Amino acid sequence: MADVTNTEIAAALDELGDLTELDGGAVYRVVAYRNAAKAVREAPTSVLALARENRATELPGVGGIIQEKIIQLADDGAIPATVKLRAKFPPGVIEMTKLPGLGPKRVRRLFEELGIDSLEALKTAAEEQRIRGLKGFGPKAEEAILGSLRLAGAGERAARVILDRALAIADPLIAALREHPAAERVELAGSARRMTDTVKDLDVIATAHDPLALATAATQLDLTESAATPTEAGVRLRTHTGIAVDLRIVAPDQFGNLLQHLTGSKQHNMALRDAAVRKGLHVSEYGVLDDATGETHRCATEHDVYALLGLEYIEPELRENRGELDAAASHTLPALITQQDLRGDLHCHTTASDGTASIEEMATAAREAGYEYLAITDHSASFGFGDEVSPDKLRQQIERIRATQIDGLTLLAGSEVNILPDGTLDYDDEILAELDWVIASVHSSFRMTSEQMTERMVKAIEHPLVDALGHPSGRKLSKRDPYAFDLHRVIDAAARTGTMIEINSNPDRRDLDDTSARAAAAAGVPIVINTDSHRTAGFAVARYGIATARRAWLTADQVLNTQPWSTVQAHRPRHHRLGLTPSRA
Ligand code: DGT
Ligand code: CA
Ligand code: CA
Ligand code: ZN
Repeated sequence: MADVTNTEIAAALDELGDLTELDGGAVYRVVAYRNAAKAVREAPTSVLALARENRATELPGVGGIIQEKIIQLADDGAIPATVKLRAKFPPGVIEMTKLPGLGPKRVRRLFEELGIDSLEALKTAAEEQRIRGLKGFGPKAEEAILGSLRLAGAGERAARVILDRALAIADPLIAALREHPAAERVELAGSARRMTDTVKDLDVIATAHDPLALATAATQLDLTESAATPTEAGVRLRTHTGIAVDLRIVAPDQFGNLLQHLTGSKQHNMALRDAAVRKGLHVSEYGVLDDATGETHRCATEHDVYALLGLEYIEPELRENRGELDAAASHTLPALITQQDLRGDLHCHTTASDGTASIEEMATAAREAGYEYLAITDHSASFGFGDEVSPDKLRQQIERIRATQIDGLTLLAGSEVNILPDGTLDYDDEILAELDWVIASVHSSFRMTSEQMTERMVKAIEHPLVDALGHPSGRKLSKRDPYAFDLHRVIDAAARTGTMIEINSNPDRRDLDDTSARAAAAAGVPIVINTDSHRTAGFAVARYGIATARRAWLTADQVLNTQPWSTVQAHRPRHHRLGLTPSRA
């Protein structure tokens, strides 16, 4: 994982400081790690890039030893000193150091003097008022500990699971239930069916000729960690990954009603009910009650539910009360893009930067995934690869790409160029012009004002050799908020220059997000959906980019890489603005 950000490095150094303090290490070392963490967090450019150039020591408080640890973190995924220290303490003790207001020094005393080695033990000790006897801890400290434990618990309960992790459980769970002899229909519902970025829990709807047998079987699956008592109506269970599953079993003639209800969203359902009431109809999970006749219509399919309300069938991804009900009433719903519509992928990495596979391996995998063309877009120098991706190395890479022949696949020489803080790029125009495809992304200095970041992005968009803007918001669902920038100015600049904007399919990114992508496409910005694959298996994540595009109401003709490469090529901004003829057929 060479892709360590300043935030990640800072967090790792803070952790090492905490562990050193917990271990009773010298104060100056603890302070040194924390100072270094602060310097890294505030550094305006990639600290990993600096470290690779042996220049991280220019940061205040960063010496040779810490620079070495930064390299280890990037190359090995962890700092060896951290790994050693983690092994010295029960995991529960380390968890305690993360509670707000406690800190390693006090945790060490709780562990050594009272034997408290987990959050549960801490809670019990505080409740039994055993902590107040410790010097420096009083009743107030006990209260504060219970308060932070409650907050931490609430945080955990509120934690949402990123969709790919959730589907990695949902897919085999549903397959296993479908195989059960008592099962008839088994379908995913809830937010996972709507393909939202994250989910709170999984909702599954089934029909069965022996409902209790199916519910009981669900509690006995290998995936199941614990379960409530199964009934004919279903069961709620918890899987080993911590995701909860609501299984609901229903009569076949109500399957459509319940599937529609539990697919949601809540906002869609509420709007649907309001619209129905105006027609004298009452929608519930059990059926559609007609005021005029007093009759309740049970629906075996969702199509029947929507048809009863005078609506076209609405794809689950659109059910967010974002205009889909009006569109369904007026038969103007979009024909949503599907994964089969994609013909090429314009963003992937190889071993030339932080990918794990060669050009040939990536190309072969892309062909197997059904693509007609693939752009190899390794990172540029300022991302942290220094000389490894110098202009000379990039020229060699272009030659290697041109020399690689894969039947049925057009291979394109590209680069994912870093947008520097001042909006310039880190390759010269001369070499950029030799490439078939240039995608520009922000990978460093995220903490600028919105004004500065917007200007930085607009400047890159206006560069005639930038074909597309990569993962525009920089968000990472599990760990990083989007940086501050003015989406509408970015969209305007892209629309004005013809620069394409990416929907990055990585399930941790899904960037642009659904509402932003919808706004961009509505403004006439050409969208491209890329996987940003770093390994041969990476092309499978196109599923999530497509999901975001569908949630953005996109049709295939709003997404350029549903077209042959010759069409995409002719759309590149450089083609219009420089009057260049295509460099390669
Ligand atoms: P999440 O938070 O990722 O689990 O999102 P959902 O949409 O799966 O929400 P969940 O599991 O709480 O509920 C499943 C569905 O049940 C939801 O999409 C719509 C329906 N539902 C839940 N609560 C309400 C409600 O208060 N009113 C209506 N009309 N429908 C609801
Ligand atoms: Ca749910
Ligand atoms: Ca639920
Ligand atoms: Zn990137």
